[in-house]
Amino acid sequence: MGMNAMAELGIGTYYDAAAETMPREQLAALQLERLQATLRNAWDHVPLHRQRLTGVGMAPQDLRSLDDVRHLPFTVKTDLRDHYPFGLFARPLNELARLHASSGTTGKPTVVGYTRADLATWSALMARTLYAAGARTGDVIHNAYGYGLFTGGLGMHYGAELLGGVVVPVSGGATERQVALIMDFGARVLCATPSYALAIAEVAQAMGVDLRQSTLRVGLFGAEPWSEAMRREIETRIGLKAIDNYGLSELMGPGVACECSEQAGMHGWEDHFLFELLDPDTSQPVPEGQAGELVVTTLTKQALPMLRYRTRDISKITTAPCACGRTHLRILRVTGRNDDMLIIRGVNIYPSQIEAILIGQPDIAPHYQLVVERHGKLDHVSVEVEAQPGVDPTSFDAIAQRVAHHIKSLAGISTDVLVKQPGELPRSQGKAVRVRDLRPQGD
Ligand code: DLL
Repeated sequence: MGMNAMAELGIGTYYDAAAETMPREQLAALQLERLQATLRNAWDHVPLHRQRLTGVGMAPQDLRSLDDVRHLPFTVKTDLRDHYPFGLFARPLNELARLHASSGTTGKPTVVGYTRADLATWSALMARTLYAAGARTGDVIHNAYGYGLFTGGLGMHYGAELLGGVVVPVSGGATERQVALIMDFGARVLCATPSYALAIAEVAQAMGVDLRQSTLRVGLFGAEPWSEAMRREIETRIGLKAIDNYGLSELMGPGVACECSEQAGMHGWEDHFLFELLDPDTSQPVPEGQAGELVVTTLTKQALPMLRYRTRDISKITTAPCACGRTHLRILRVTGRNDDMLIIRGVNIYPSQIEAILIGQPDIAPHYQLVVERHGKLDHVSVEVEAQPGVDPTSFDAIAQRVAHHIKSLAGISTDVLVKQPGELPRSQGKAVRVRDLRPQGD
């Protein structure tokens, strides 16, 4: 197919130099224009937003600069639950083209909706994301993100098609078959959660397949926190470039932010989202380079405009220029959700920080789970790890002591480490469960 024919089909609209390398002042002007339109959309069509804006004395015409975003009220996850299912939608149901939902462990699911135009925007952003990661037209793209109500599968899918990729919509599970398909179809790009990518690597090894000899070159891994150590682990085991990408269903799904080949933080697509980084307790902006909560406003969503959505995700951002030439800010890895932070005798720690300490330790495999219990008034953490195949069980105690010592010296917390037999810990097919919280409910 010639370039013209592809363009007519909408294929090949993946690297948008004008948008992705736009000078930051121009980007800010575009953001302001789109923020005003978003505010108007929310005001006109979503009673909750109008009510809250009225409450703080803000009408759409009062927003004159980007800094004025700080006068807008926040939106939180429970707003979506409290107005289940469609209460925050700015379009009637018959104008929508798709719904997605996240199951949620308690209460009602969170439901999100898209107009046809929203889906087109999403696909374009996903094609941009895949391209930035290193995927190209003609690549076989093995998509192991879950299909269904989860946004990962279909989000990647339509972006990959728009990019002109050959999509293998395999979803999660049946891992041996996944390995066979990767080899037989010659996949160049693997899309999965990092924990599932690791599970695929492990199954391949057990099957006697060396994925490092496969055609895989690029991995788009996200949807859960992971560490630099895990990145290196996956890169060596599979032999590809592991790219971090971030998103959440409330804002769209995957395609909100993605690393370029520099692997130096995820470009947040600022022509479609306005990013703020706030102190989670005071809600005041934190200076660049310091950790804070990502708070995001959508700039182009029709069906579900989001004003200052509190993601509860903790990260750092930088607006420093990137070697790739893209001007959009970078999100320097999401350590974890505020809710997942453990406080062990006064020390704050995220599971991904413990992960970084565990990986690379001799004799143990990169699978782990943290068990949190209450001992009297204090929280207590057990770290369950797995021995590498072939390690003598009589040395498990010594390994446990060594790892516990390591965690203590690097993270400053005392833990009990339990070394389990290879294969004993659960393997994920999507988002890994890293913490088993056995503390009494309601604390
Ligand atoms: O996980 C969307 C997605 C799919 C992103 C595929 C990337 C790839 P949700 O199910 O709504 O949406 O979960 C969103 O997952 O608030 C973060 O806590 C976490 N998360 C997502 N990406 C990353 C990442 C999808 N790269 C929630 N690093 C977010 C760390 C991530 N955490």
